[in-house]
Amino acid sequence: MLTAPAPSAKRGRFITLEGGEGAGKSTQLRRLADSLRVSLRARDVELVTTREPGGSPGAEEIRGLLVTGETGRWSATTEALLHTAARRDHLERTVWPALETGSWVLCDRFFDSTMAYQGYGLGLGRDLVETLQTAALGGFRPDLTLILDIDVETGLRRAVARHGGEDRYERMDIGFHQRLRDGFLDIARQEPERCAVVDADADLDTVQARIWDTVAGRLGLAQGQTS
Ligand code: Z5A
Repeated sequence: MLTAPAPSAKRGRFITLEGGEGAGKSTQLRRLADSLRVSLRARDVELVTTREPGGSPGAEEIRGLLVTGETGRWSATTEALLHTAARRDHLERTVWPALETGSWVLCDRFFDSTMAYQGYGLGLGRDLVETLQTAALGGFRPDLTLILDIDVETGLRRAVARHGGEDRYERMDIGFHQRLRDGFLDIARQEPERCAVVDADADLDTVQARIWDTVAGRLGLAQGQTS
């Protein structure tokens, strides 16, 4: 399968989670996946969870080049190309085949991260990032994108407390993190039908409930399944 499956009643839904450092995406993705599996089981539909950069063997190899090493290791253009190359492989090998069989796919980051991090954060600009995404993906877009929003200081405090080895982006300066938060909010303003901003500055259960209400409301799922 080398192209995006055409929209149809059978095609699964593609949901993406986005946000800056420490927004809680990975934690909330696991919680949302549990709720979605319960809801989709009644329809006999599978849920696939995945992430970017990564989500296929080749894209995971590219991930290693992107999330470790010196902050200035790549130019903004090279970085956007690497993320986009990883994305194409991830789509061809993981996302599109799953959607084609009717599975739903829940993905931790997608092309809005390239727009926010490389386009806004690193200053590449919207036009070049859009051109790259169109060339690599055609018109393929998520059915729903949740943007977890949190103020930069709180998010970075959470990210630093968690700490692992993949901290190349966390070490970028505070101005970078502010530009990418503004970028995500700008994306949401420009595409309100696809994107929903969720206030992530609350305890885990409250954020989880906000996310579920948004997903259930936008995609017509049964309410009340928050765990
Ligand atoms: N990147 C890019 O530049 N361009 C692209 O096109 C793409 C990506 C696709 C790797 O992504 C990097 O790639 C990423 C952007 C760049 N930058 N970085 N770093 P990643 O998604 O793998 O990395 P991440 O942003 O660090 O993801 P993460 O692990 O999902 O972090 P998170 O959103 O901060 O989530 P978390 O691990 O769930 O939460 C962080 C900590 O906060 C953790 O200890 C939690 O227990 C805690 N937490 C979470 N929620 C709460 C609440 N509500 N209260 C208190 N504490 C909380």
